[in-house]
Amino acid sequence: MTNILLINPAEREYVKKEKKIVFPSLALQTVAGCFPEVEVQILNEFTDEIPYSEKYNLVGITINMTAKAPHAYELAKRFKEAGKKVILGGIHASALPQEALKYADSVVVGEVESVAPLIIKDLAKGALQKIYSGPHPDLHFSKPRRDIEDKKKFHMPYLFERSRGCPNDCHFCSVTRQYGPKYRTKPIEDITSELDDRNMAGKAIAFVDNNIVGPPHDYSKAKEFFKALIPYETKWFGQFDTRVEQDDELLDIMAESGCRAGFIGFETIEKKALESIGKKWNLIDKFSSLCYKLHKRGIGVIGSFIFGLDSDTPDVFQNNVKFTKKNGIEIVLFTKLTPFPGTRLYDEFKETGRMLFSDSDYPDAWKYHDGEHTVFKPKNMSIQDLDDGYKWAYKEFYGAGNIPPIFSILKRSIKFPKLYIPINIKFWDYSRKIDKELKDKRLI
Ligand code: B12
Ligand code: SF4
Repeated sequence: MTNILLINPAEREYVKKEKKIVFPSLALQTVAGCFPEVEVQILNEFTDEIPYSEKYNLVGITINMTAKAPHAYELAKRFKEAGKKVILGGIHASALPQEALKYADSVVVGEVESVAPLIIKDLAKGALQKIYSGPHPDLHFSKPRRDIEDKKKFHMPYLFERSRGCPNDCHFCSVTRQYGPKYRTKPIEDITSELDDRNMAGKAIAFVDNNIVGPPHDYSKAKEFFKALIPYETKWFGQFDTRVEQDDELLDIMAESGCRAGFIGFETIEKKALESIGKKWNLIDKFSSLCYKLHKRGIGVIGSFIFGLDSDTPDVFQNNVKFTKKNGIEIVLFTKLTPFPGTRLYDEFKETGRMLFSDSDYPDAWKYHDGEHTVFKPKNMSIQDLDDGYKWAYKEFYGAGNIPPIFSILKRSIKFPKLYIPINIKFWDYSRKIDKELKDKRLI
């Protein structure tokens, strides 16, 4: 029988294995679901030893983050040296298939559902093609296999996906090019029947969608979906955009359906900066009201902010941190602007000579494209300003002393302690070690 090994790589060699990590890889469970007749094993480098010498007909590695690419290529090389056929997929491999092909036999560009049957046929013939690329699939055909992995290895073993695709094409984001501009959804019954099968009543689940409610003209379908979730009494969190502020009924239904946290791309509280990344539709004037409305309904806010946008000056750090504190945001994610391949931002910065690394530094330098490192020349501040401001923001929000700021962590975690306490503690730990962390990983 055909035997496939799928690997979720870490960003670097992971010698000391974890007992438990937060999530499994829905990408790999989904890839496995496309090969229902085949024996598939999924390994996470964070928790599992990687067996290079076992017998596999094919080894698949996901490069779902650009920062993982150098290490993923290293793993691919080791498997090739051990005589295995290797296939790469995921958002980075899709953006730069010719680079990925230097380390593998095949690369899947985009979503695997529409090309999986061909891959299996070619594998049986012993004639894998170099590039596989198909149309954006109907999500009804995307059925992840969750039975393969041991649930005990994950704090939150259940990741779901309602949709793919986004019409907005923000300059820093890969999603529109990877999944197309059309918002595609799974039939509601595909999700509810899985919840039935797994007896999910009362359990915590995460939706990985970039926007679980979709564009505003689709809210009626989102409402229908959330209503269908109500009887399951799950507690869920997902990502959505700020325009939900304008529909109280939608917010009510979301809360009733078990939403306990929303991951929201505020990006910045500076209007000009939002315009510079093609996200001026983001409702800056409603940010505070949105936080208030979500909190009122028992929904916590996980806010994402980007520093180093073209109009940003050194006071941007203070202004944004002040906003997050004032509005009681439970968890913040500060990232430095990062030109990921496959985005408009990357094309623009490369063309205008604003990348800090030269072509010969890649692929190794991809490991710095992680949102923590500065990889481009900022416009209205120095690289030092960006580095210092980024570190300051984390320390200021999470506290950077030797003892966790227990009172503020508990205050921020009241709504969903199981989720918020570990994440808050993780970020507190990150902020107190931030100088060392960034120095250790630095290339130049
Ligand atoms: C969920 C998610 C997370 C979760 C990950 C949970 C998990 N275990 O998977 C969490 C919250 C941890 C996370 C964190 C981060 N994330 Co994230 N995340 C996502 C998100 C929203 C969905 C990913 C997903 O599961 N999609 C569903 C699966 C089914 O789709 P898929 O991965 O594309 O897989 C399909 C194909 O690519 C292909 N495929 C994929 N792998 C393989 C492998 C093989 C062998 C084959 C054949 C095919 C194949 O087939 C699949 C089915 O069609 C994406 C955006 C997006 N839509 O991709 C961002 C995204 C991947 N994240 C991103 C980033 C930047 C981050 C962070 C760095 C943010 C930060 N600054 O902290 C961190 C990094 C954490 C880390 N160190 O790993 C960026 C990556 C950009 C880039 N080029 O690197 C994305 C694209 C978001 C964006 N707007 O740009 N993230
Ligand atoms: S940042 Fe969000 S809204 Fe913008 S293109 Fe990406 S997924 Fe769409």
